Amino acid sequence: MTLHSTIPLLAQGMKSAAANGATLLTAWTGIPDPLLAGLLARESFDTVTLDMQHGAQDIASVTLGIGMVSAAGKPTIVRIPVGQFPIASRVLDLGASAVIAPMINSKADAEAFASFVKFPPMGDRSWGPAVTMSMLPGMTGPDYLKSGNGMHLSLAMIETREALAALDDILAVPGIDAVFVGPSDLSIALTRGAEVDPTRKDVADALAHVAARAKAHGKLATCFAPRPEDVPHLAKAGYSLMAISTDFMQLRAGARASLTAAGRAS
Ligand code: 3PY
Ligand code: MG
Repeated sequence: MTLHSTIPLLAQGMKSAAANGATLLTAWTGIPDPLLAGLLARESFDTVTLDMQHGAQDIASVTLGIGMVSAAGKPTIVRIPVGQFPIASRVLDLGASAVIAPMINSKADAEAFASFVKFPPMGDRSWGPAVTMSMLPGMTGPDYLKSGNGMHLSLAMIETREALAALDDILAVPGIDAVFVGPSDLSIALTRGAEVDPTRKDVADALAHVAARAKAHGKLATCFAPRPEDVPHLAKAGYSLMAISTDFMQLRAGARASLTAAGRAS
């Protein structure tokens, strides 16, 4: 039986989505149960993101979650906690296809993040991909050293005023493949702490601006969509990967719908 690797599917899918005005959709899980990641992977999402920043995912749940998502034929993305770039190398060694790093506010932040995602000469990722190599049947070490940097993507989060001001510098870092807009933090930043509302007009304007600058740099634009219904127009604007709600939100909405159907006010 031939085994097919899910790891390269994300980079391939996002590049082809960007070329065709299409978009990939990612599930988003903070509940650290690999079964849940596997269940979501079997819905029509293209990939599953495991969230170590605001979710309860840890290195053990991420390791098992990647396995369950891969068993469903899908690639996995991991969001790491703020500034914890060494975790990026670890999750790539364990089979993640991409890493999202929150709060990348400067060229220096972007370079530090990229250095843990990319092998030399582009970065300083240390060698140790035993689990990943086991998920890439037939690939030799020298092949992986050559192809790993293109196979695994670095997604730098743009979610502050500083990041918007440094956007071109961040996009120009060779080891940064994509920017990922966090519209909730961005709304807080743009209102100087007065509001959290990812659907604000100034956030929508920033989303349009980021997509245009990413395109100008030949890089990918990705985001957490402010609302699922924003997906079609954001795809047209150039967003090739979007998150559309979280496991926490989906679980609570499903529970409320069942309770309401049973006549219980929530
Ligand atoms: C934000 O909207 O700030 C995010 O980080 C999305 O996950
Ligand atoms: Mg955020």
